[in-house]
Amino acid sequence: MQALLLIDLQNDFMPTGSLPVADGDAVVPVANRLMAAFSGETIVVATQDWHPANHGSFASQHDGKSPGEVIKLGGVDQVLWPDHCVQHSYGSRLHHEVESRSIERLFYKGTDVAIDSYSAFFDNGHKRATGLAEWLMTRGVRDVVALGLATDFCVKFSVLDALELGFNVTLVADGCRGVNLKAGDSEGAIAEMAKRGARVLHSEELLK
Ligand code: VGL
Ligand code: ZN
Repeated sequence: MQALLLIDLQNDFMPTGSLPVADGDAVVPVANRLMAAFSGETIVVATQDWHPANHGSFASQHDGKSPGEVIKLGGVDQVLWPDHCVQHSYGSRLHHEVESRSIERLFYKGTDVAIDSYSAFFDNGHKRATGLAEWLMTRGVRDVVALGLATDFCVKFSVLDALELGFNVTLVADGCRGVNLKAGDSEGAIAEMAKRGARVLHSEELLK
């Protein structure tokens, strides 16, 4: 069984959001085309970054700190971000053009103020699971096709965890865009995912 994993297609990661990913909205039609093409034979599952308003990854919660600075949170390095994807806010909602009726289940992450969660599977300390792995395994999923935002954070860590959990992973390269705190971060992330075993394809190759 195959699952299509849509990662954080949320307003705050779109170009007008609070943590904008350049060209982030370009991945929405890619997601919709794949959902339509796979319909029936693929389970569609999506994640949402889902932070409490006082989340520890927000620079606003740390006196004198600005977005981009790095602190320790939950025992691990944490890049500080602008406030984003606050639970139930407009910014936390999926982009309105995402064909969300095809999504069978949503998994929420980053809900614990004391640790961030880039991966769809585990928090950044690898301590607590979101339940996604068990949910996929219960449904007999062996193959995961992943896309979304952002290539160099949530997509990368989700794909690396999926590989480590033993799933066969295909990354849809044109279905991802990155934050690129440093130039080239997204390309580096894709290279790392490929090196660890992800198959990297253009969506066209999955549609034909
Ligand atoms: C993400 C930074 C902070 C992501 C989430 O979805 O890639 N990036 N929170
Ligand atoms: Zn976040």
